[in-house]
Amino acid sequence: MTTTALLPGSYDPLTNGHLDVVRRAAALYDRVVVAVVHNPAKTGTLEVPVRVRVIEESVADLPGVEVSAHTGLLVDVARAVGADVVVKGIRSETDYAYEHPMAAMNRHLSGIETLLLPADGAVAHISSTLVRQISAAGGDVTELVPEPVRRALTELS
Ligand code: COD
Repeated sequence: MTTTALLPGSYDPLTNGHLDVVRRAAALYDRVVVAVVHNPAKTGTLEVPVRVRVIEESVADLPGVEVSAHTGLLVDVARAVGADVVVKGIRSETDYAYEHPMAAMNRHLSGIETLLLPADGAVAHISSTLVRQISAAGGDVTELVPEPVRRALTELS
């Protein structure tokens, strides 16, 4: 039986920290769906179709990884893509405090389990927020994001 993992996020933009979690999930599960979950009322830094495209380009070497965009409740996204498990990366106690109640609520709502993967020390300091700040101020994000993301950020400035 195929096991599908859902990796939801804003991915505005995808970073090398996110990519590490995608790679590790791809080693654990047959099918991995990277879901750009967004609020249609909010505009981000990268437009959602651009986020999807640069993630697709960044995961092209990973078999079994798909990328799609969604709105609404995570449990509905999980149902829509046929996910068996949600996988999230945890960088800190702050991430854990945010993710733990969501994991418990999603289990309450639909029975789906959430696997919390501790961030790799080499990328645990990378966040989309800091990448956006560095890029907006003209800094170099080459070592923080995959190349397709760096190009898309450069095109914004
Ligand atoms: N290393 C490892 N993991 C990382 C790193 C890193 N460097 N950076 C980020 N991550 C992890 C984050 O901790 C998170 O787990 C994931 O990657 C995605 O991160 P972001 O920042 O792109 O996305 P978020 O945290 O803004 O998440 C957006 C979601 C919509 C996925 C989230 O808010 C969510 O699950 N919402 C649920 C909405 C819902 O259904 N609510 C009702 C029931 S709880």
